[in-house]
Parts: sequence; C-alpha cells; structure tokens
Amino acid sequence: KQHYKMLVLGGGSGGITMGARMKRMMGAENVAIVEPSEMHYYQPIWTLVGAGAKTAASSGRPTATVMPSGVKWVKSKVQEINPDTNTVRTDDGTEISYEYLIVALGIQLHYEKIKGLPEAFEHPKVGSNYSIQTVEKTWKALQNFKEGNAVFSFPNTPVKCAGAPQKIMYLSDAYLRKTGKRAKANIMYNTSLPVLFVVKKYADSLWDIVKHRDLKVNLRHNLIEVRADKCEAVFEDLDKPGETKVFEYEMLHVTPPMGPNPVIKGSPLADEIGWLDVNKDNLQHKTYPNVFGIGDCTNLPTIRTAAAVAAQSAILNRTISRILKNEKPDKKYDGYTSCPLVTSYNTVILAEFDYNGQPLETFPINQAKERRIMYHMKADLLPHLYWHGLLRGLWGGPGPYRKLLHLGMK
Ligand code: FAD
Ligand code: UQ1
Repeated sequence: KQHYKMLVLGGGSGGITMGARMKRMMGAENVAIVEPSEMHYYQPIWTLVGAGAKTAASSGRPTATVMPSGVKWVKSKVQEINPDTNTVRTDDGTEISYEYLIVALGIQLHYEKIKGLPEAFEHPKVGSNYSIQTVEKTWKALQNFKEGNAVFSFPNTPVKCAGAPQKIMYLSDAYLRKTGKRAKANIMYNTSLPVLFVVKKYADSLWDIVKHRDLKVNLRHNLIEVRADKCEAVFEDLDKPGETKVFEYEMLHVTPPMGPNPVIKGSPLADEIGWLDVNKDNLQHKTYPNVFGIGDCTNLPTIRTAAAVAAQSAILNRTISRILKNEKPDKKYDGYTSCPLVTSYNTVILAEFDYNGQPLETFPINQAKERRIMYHMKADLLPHLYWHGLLRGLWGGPGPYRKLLHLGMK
C-alpha cells in the first residue's frame, strides 16, 4: 500500500503548480501527483490555435517533462476519494493513503449533453476551442467559410475562462475581414447569460465592439441540439421555456456545458452541486481540515482561469505552511482572476477582477481599452510565464507587481 504525506489529485495547472510548491516545502519524496494523461496542455493558447495564430502542437508538452523531478507520478485515474479514511482508490484498484490532500481535478466538459454531439464534429463546419480533439476543427471551419451564418455559443452552466466563447468570434470576424469574406457573413453570439460579460467595465467596451463590427448578440439563447446533416443549430429561449429557434450555420463554434468532476461529486468533499467545498479565504476544505482545493474543481465564487490558479497557489501555499506549524491560516484570497479578451489578431482587453466583480488591474493604464501590448503579452509572454513560472511554483499571480506599478499613481 502506498502512502504519501502530500497527495495531489490532478496534474493540470493547479496540480503541477502545487506539486512543485509542496516539493519545496517538504521534499520531493513526500509528494505524489495522480494524473492519467501523457500530455499536459496550456489550454489558454487554444483560443489562438482555433483562429490559426498558433499551432496545436505548441500547446502541449509531455506530462513527464512538467512533473517536478523526484515527485512520484501516479499515472492513473482517481476513482474514489474517502476522506474519512484518508485514502483514494485509482482505476486499477490501488489504494493510496495520505496525511494531506490537495484536490485539483478541474472541470468536466459535457459535449454529450448537446443532442447530436460529439458526432457533429465529424462534419467540417463545427469546431470547439475547448478540447485538443476539436480545436483544429475551428480553424478548418473558419478557413472553409464561404457565406452564411457564423454562430458562437455559450452554455447554460459555469465554464472555464468565461471570455473564451466570444474571443473566437472576434478573431473569426477579423479573419473574414482580412480575407474579404466579411460581407457574406452574418456573425452571431448566442449566449445563455443575460449579459455579454460579468464585469460592467469590460462589458461596456465589448458592447461598443460588437456594435462597431456588426456582430449580433442574442442573450438567453442556449444550444441544445446540432443537426450536422442539415447544418442547423437549435437553441432554446431561456426566457420562454419550451420555445426553440433554429439557426442555419456555415460555421458553428461550440462551448460545451460543463460541470463538477464526477469523482468529487460522488464524495463527501462535495457541496450540494458537486464542487469541492472549500473556504473562500484560505482554500482549506470546509469540513476536512487536512484537505485543500485549487482551481476549476472548487466552489470558489470567481471565474475559473489559470490566472486565478496562480493567485490561489500563493495563498494555498501559505495556508498549508501555517497548518503544518499548527498555526491558523492568515493570508486571504481576494478572488483575483483574469481573462485576456482577445478582440483581434493584434489587440486584447485585459480583464482582471476580484470576488466582488471589481476591476483589479495590474497596470496603471485603462485595461478596458483594446491594446496591442496586451496581445503580445497574451500570445508571446504568458506561455513562458506558465511553463517556467507557474508550473514551477514560482508565479503566484501579479498581486505584488500591481502594488509596485501603482506606487505614486492616483
Ligand atoms: P486543469 O488544468 O484542467 O487540470 C485538471 C486535471 O485533472 C487534468 O490534467 C485532468 O487530466 C485531471 N483529472 C481529471 N479527472 C481526473 C481523475 N479522475 N483522476 C486523476 N486526474 C484527473 N485561463 C486563463 O487564465 N487565461 C486564459 O486566457 C484562458 N483561456 C482559456 C481558453 C480555453 C479555450 C480553455 C479551455 C481554458 C482557458 N483558460 C484560461 C482556463 C484555464 O486553462 C483553466 O482554468 C486552468 O487550466 C485550470 O486549472 P485546473 O488545474 O483547475 O484544471
Ligand atoms: C496569469 O497569471 C496567467 O497564468 C499564468 C494567465 O493564464 C494564462 C493569464 O491569462 C493572465 C492574464 C495572468 C495574469 C498575469 C499578468 C502579468 C497580468
């Protein structure tokens, strides 16, 4: 039977990051990470892959190369978590016990909840930037666009990176303009939400952009079916239950419904919905004090992003170090999250905000404006910050720099 002082579930952004930090805190031999995938992906770049500005190959590296050296990689899937006995069971039947547990299992994609998916991805006009299997199909559909509707969806569930479903619309618009096909395109964003973006400051800028570029926004529209043989997407009107609208498409970008990881949902660690039930200030589990959580799998009331994982990793590191010394957690997570809203092939609105939806901007300039410098940060700088900073436990978000950059301002 295997035992570790610190067991990490999931080797995505949060899992690898905390694995690296825990190695530094207690030595590599005390830490194990359970992750079944051979490859680790930098998901934020998929927005640019779907628009043909980066290659899919550039988004992935073998998991073996991001595992902190000396840390045990348990290459299997967690099947069951038993916090009452401090054990987990993997799909090959192995039991692993732990003293402390960090849960970083991410959010689950549910393409299958839309009728006609995933089969519709076999047809050339349908793509989705949300998975490595479908992201290149977005780019194919965009290149093959001739004339008709380009439809972009946002589901009736929480999602990761809530800006991504519309970023690909702005990029598609720019591509069709560049290639002279824009006049033959009717571009629309059909979103389940009642707003274009959750933070008003950025939503105001985005409304200006959609008006300027003649992009149609249909609020409270939820994708429920794709009829690929007829190139039809069926949406339900969330304000008129039972009523549906059919849109013919020349290109369809799907953001799938998402939900809690089933392994957490089926365990005592879940809240009523199925998310990992953690304290929003210090990331400690609400009822099992030796269990912690980070990232998309938690019920932290903020937008799920890698930028949020960065800020959370610094807080969680502090929380665990205090608990190991029998001290109370002291540092508080403010809910920091960030979404670089790509609005063309050379501009970005850098949204950054906290639990209250208040802007929390790093740079002492108005980030609600489209800027070239922010595009370069997104496309060329952030990937390095991810692979060499975040995943090595060296990047805890821009908080300290924000304070420095704002010194003497205002
Ligand atoms: P993940 O990184 O998804 O990791 C979860 C891990 O758990 C995976 O490796 C998975 O294999 C593993 N796992 C699942 N089930 C099991 C199991 N049963 N047993 C063992 N392991 C399991 N963020 C930004 O900050 N900025 C952006 O611009 C941005 N853009 C995005 C664009 C797209 C298209 C997408 C898809 C995401 C984007 N994100 C962005 C979001 C960001 O990628 C995620 O929020 C981040 O990766 C969350 O980290 P995580 O560790 O919680 O989950
Ligand atoms: C960030 O830290 C991060 O994680 C590495 C992201 O994910 C790719 C981001 O998109 C952003 C915007 C940040 C925040 C970083 C800065 C420099 C503002």
